[in-house]
Amino acid sequence: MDIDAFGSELKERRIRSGSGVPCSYFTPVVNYMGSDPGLDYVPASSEGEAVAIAAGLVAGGRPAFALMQNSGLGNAVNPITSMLYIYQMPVVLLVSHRGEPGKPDEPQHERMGVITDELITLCGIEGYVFDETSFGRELDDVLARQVPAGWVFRKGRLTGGSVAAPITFEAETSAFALPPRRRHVPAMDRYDALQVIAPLLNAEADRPAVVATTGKLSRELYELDDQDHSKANRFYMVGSMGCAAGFGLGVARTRPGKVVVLDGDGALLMKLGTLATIGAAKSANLHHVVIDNAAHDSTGGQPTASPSVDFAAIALASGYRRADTVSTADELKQTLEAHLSEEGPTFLRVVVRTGGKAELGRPKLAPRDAYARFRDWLAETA
Ligand SMILES: Cc1ncc(C[n+]2csc(CCOP(=O)(O)OP(=O)(O)O)c2C)c(N)n1
Repeated sequence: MDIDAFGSELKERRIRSGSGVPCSYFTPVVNYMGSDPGLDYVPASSEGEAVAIAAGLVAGGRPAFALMQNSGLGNAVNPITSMLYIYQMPVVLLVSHRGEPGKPDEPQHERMGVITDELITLCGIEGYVFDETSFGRELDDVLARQVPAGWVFRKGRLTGGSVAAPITFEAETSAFALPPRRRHVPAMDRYDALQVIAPLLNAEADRPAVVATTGKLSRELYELDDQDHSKANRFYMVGSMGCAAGFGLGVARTRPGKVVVLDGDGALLMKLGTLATIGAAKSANLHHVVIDNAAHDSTGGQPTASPSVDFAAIALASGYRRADTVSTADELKQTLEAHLSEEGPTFLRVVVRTGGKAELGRPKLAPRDAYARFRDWLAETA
């Protein structure tokens, strides 16, 4: 299918946004997305991140695709099963089929080539083999039902389009000033920190969209002040560890209003590439806060690499406009207030000790209701 005809099929259904990690089969799609300023394509660091970004775009009211090679479908299985499936987010997955059985290809594609079609449906996602005569009809059908679905593209199905200009660039090193070296001794635990942060998320004027990472952080934030289900600006991620920032980036592209991502150090380390994606995207309305307890606290307090990592330095080196590290309640309040009043992307590392609220329950909002609440709030405040 010629790429312009394919692009028209997408445009007719308001799909003008997407994210992905390329496969040579999708070169026409990536070039096409770059050929028109009315189209929005976010190059992702990993396929799971691409799924999260597309899901954030969709939540914010922009139909979107995530494209990937089938080798990267393996990288995306958790976000597909824990996020797209659980919340029924209608992201359009475009998956290339390397290693198609019976066709010569490189050895690394052999096994994934055999399981690709089945893997999509095993993830609980409707799967189709791309056929240009039925694609439009299938898209209409899944979008009408608002369910996630994936199309597998055999070799050579998309053709034509302009050739992208070769990339010319200069690499700028040390383009940022590091804050002075200092030690940060934890003075709070995660729940203490959330008690300082939550009131800033509830501001009447300019209330931010909030995306909270999986695990006890989300559960504590819910128990803190959302048990009456009054905080429709919040989205608590279950599973999809590491995807809160990518999802927040997707949401941030759909609206002028602020988006606050509340992350964990384990989750951030799992998808550290997202810092580079956000830095490159220069999202002025994105504010990233990491509650860093140097542990996978939610699963029993097992250590992470955090103590030897200066996250704020990585954020600055990745293109964030501002990055700070704090450990006391006063510093946290003042610095977060400052970040929220400035252009992003900003990054705030909150150094805390392990532990948090005792006797923690689980949100009484079912995941699909939680997603609908957030999506509807984004639409009302767009
Ligand atoms: C892909 C994936 N791997 C592992 C888990 C299990 N898990 C849930 S929460 C969590 C720890 C998260 O650590 P961090 O982000 O630092 O937050 P904390 O629990 O310390 O607040 C882990 C490992 C998961 N949900 N998903």
